[in-house]
Amino acid sequence: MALTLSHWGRAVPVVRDGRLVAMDMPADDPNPSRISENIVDAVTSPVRIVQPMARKGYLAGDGGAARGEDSFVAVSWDKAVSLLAADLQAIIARHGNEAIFGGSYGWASAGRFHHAQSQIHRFLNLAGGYVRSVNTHSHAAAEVVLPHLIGSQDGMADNQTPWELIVNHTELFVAFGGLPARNAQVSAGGVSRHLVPDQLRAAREAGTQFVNISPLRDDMAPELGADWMAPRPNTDVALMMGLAHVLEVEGLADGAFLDRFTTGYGRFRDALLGRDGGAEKTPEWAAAITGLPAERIRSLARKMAARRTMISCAWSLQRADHGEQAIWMTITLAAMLGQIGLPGGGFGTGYSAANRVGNSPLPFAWPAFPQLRNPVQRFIPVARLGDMLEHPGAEFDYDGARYTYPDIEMIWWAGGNPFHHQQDLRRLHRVWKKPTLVVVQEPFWNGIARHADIVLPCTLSIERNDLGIAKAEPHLIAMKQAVQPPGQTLNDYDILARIAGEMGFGEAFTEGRDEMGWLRDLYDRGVSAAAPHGYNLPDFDSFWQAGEYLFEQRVTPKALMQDFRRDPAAHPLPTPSGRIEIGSDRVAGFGYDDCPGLPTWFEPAEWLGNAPAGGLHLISNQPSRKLHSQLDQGSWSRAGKVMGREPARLHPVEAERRDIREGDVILLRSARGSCLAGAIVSADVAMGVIQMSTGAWLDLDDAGLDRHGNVNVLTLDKPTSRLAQGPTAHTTIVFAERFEGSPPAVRAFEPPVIEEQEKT
Ligand SMILES: Nc1nc2c(c(=O)[nH]1)N[C@H]1C(S)=C(S)[C@@H](COP(=O)(O)OP(=O)(O)OC[C@H]3O[C@@H](n4cnc5c(=O)[nH]c(N)nc54)[C@H](O)[C@@H]3O)O[C@H]1N2
Ligand SMILES: Nc1nc2c(c(=O)[nH]1)N[C@H]1C(S)=C(S)[C@@H](COP(=O)(O)OP(=O)(O)OC[C@H]3O[C@@H](n4cnc5c(=O)[nH]c(N)nc54)[C@H](O)[C@@H]3O)O[C@H]1N2
Ligand SMILES: [Mo]
Repeated sequence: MALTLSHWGRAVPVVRDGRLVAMDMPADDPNPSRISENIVDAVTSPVRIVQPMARKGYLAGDGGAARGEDSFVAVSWDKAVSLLAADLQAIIARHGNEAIFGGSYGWASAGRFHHAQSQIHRFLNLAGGYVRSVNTHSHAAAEVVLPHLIGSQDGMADNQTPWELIVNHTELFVAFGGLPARNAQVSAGGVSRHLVPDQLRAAREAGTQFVNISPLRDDMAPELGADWMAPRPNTDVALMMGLAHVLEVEGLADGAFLDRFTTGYGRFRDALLGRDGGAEKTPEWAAAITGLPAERIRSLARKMAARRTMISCAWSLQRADHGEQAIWMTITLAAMLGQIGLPGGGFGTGYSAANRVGNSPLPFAWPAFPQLRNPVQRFIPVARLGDMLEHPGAEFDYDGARYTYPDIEMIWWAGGNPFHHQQDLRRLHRVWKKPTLVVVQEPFWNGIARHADIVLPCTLSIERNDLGIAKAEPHLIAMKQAVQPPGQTLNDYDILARIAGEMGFGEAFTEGRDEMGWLRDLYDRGVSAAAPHGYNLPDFDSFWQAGEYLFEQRVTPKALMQDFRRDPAAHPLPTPSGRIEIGSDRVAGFGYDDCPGLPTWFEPAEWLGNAPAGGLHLISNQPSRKLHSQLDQGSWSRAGKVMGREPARLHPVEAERRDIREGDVILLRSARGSCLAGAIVSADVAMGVIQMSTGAWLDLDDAGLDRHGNVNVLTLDKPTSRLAQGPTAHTTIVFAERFEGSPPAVRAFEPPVIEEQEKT
């Protein structure tokens, strides 16, 4: 069986005459994802890069002036490698390795060996190190604040209460940010079987009631029969405080739990009741902020206290201004209900954000491709990329300490697309001209490739061999090469091995192994890690022949914080108090006005409460037909476009007010930039909201208008707070109008001008 694995699932590539013609879905996947279809025409689309490229202005020594707008010149691998190696060595000699930004954030492709980030980081470590980035775009605020509250990232990154316990015990599932089936199509590193829709259905059949708290009705499948509550976006903390107030004043808060398992509740209660000089957080107070009726808030609170309740907080809630607070208040509310550590109760974040969330993990970790040690200590919080480039030498706060932004001369990106993921892309486009050299490894002419000086064209998973296994996904996959790599494309590994050779550390990089040599090495190390847990894997050749290995479940499903609840003395949380910190002296000690020591409601920088007339809150959520910007040129993704643009959905009344009809090309504007979109009119979107998914390839015209609909030309590039410095993509107000006249053609899926072909 010739299987492959992608972040959106297992599949069998169907190849005819050496060409990929279809992707077959394995019969044992109950809900296979159609995202796989994109690869079929994407692999050989006109935007595939099949030869190394150098930017014209770079070759002429323009210092970056035309970067991101320029044409390219096709060059030979020899020339690309020698230019790059010479420039890199000169930059290191003159500025040191602290001038190299190699954070290279991004999802790249599945596969443990050809993992672009591991490859580039290993290479740069051997070259003397690089400035890295910390935390993720997914849940930076949660990653930083959670350890202060519960001592780990449990319930966010890992160890959420498993589905089994939800199906059997949860009576009420209150989902802030919904449970969008769309997002559970993927898992970082690959999906074994798509099980989330079945788990949710099973819970429903077992009697679980669902509450969908979201600006979008379809953030929950209709078959779950959910109650839909649509607070104004970014006001969930106020809603949770209104719920908490009801619990407190109606005697529904679990005092025994709060006494035994938490610290700081007294101070929180004082603030909740307005005894600290602030407003009392009554349901009426919450109603004025959220736009929900106070009575609905009261009745939800009573219902939550009367049932086994799971409070789920989508990661999206903390990708917003003061995102730390959504997490903090979720935990506080769950602590007040006193069900943390019980099966089916308590809290969790990330349910349905990825297929793996709610799966029990394997009892061991599959070993990673070794990245070696980075001699450079400097870092930035991942979303501060634009700030770093704009303000070298400036100070920033992060989790209790002060740091300075490095002065970056060279950027190297492999396997990520900052011209997809970063907020305020026109600003990024501007400050991206500052370094002297930008190197990008990419298969396609997307936003990041067009912003490079040297483009190194790489292969896709189906063009190479790899080992696939992801966290909390039970399959190990022999990812077999299905087609030949086109043109002069190379594997990231071979690209870097070649440059390492040029720079004199080729042997250290490869350790004398080729692709299959590394796969055998990784496999053997995995076999050793699995053996103590009773897994008896076949030898490599038998495994490779069989195509996959399914790990049986060896972990008993456990509620989040079950041990802590059972015996807090034997299993204290690794917080200063050993308890859940509703009040955190440590965070208070940092002295951050935008993240004090208690959960706090802050007005977001942009929201419906301060928006000028006509402003709509932009929800730039994840796309249903692709992963981020990956394979946007594929047929399944393009079939979802409206008039060739990214769709933007708004309520019929909001559309009517703006004279917008379904299928119109519309113009969206924010304080940062503007883009075109294709209108969809739907009552599944709350009033005051416009929803447009991420991932449309950047397509800026000369005036800075994005013709295709990349939401990140609109979004706000502001940190969540001085604590986490996380991204705030979901905090953006925009204005929408019908586009008059004939809209400009979309150019995103045309390659840039390639000026002259060098002989190779
Ligand atoms: N407005 C807004 N913005 C957001 C978000 C949001 O909710 N709203 N969400 C954020 C989140 S959670 C995330 S995780 C980020 C995601 O941001 P990214 O992870 O940067 O997005 P991808 O499109 O997955 O980028 C992966 C890139 O790697 C390339 N690639 C694929 N395989 C390979 C390979 O084998 N080798 C190499 N060299 N390249 C390869 C792909 O072509 C693609 O360009 O976006 C963030 N941005
Ligand atoms: N198909 C597909 N699946 C994906 C991805 C993809 O690109 N494509 N990306 C993956 C990645 S990297 C990640 S990190 C996860 C992200 O998972 P999430 O962070 O959960 O993803 P989003 O789609 O941004 O948000 C989920 C929903 O939250 C709601 N929401 C947004 N803001 C608010 C708010 O202020 N209040 C309330 N109550 N609701 C709000 C929106 O209606 C949105 O549909 O998804 C993963 N899954
Ligand atoms: Mo993410």
